[in-house]
Amino acid sequence: FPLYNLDFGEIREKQYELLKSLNVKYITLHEDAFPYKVSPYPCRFTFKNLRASKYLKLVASEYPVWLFEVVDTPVANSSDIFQQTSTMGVVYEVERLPYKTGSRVDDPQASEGTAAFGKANRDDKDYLFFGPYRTFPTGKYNVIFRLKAGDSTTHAEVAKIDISTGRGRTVLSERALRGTDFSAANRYQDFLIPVDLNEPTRLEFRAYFCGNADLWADYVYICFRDQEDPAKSYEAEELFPIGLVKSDPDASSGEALFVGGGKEFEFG
Ligand SMILES: [Ca+2]
Repeated sequence: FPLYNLDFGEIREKQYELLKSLNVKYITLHEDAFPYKVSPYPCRFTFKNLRASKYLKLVASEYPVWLFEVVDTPVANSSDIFQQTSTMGVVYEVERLPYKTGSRVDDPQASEGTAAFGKANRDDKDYLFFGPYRTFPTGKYNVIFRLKAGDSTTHAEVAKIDISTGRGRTVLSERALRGTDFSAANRYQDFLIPVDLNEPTRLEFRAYFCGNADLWADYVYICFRDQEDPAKSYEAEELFPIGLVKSDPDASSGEALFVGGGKEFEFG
């Protein structure tokens, strides 16, 4: 899918040349035709990348549709850079992901009350969870793995966490955790590993159960590294659409979200 990167608004020379060879003159972005499966980030994220593209020119817009013209001659000497970020973080409850060892258990300390669990001296050494094979756009990210170990004194490895692509064949970032990396036994702790993506990349998060201590995994959380999380305030129009984005010079970023009266929203 050579044009798949357009879901994130990422057009590089390769995509531009392909658009030209296909005789594509215009690209439309339609916010109402932008379900979550298109991108983990809102339509606005894609719009900003398209608007910043040297290969496109915004020629018309009438909410919820934007029309971009594919330019004949891109601005010379400007590089393809994709610097959009989002305040949105994405959480994966890992007990819902596939696994190769351990079980899924109730755990009142865990988010949603459930966790993935590997029992020392019982369960095989293998992956406690893996997946979800979701594509993320170009950017610098932090990924937090929320884990709990039954032993915080052992120097043996209790878990290996990693971020990979290509069905696990290419590890992009990883960290081995010993019992002593946990500040206390039987208490959840966040372990952060960074990952830099130079192009849209299909990601997999994994935790390997080493068998040397009981191990629980609660969730994985991925967010752009430049975001303060939780942020002190959110620009509502950067979140998933619940209304209409309009220019508003009085708003903090020059745009504001307008929500019609009587409209009902569903989250989740
Ligand atoms: Ca959980």
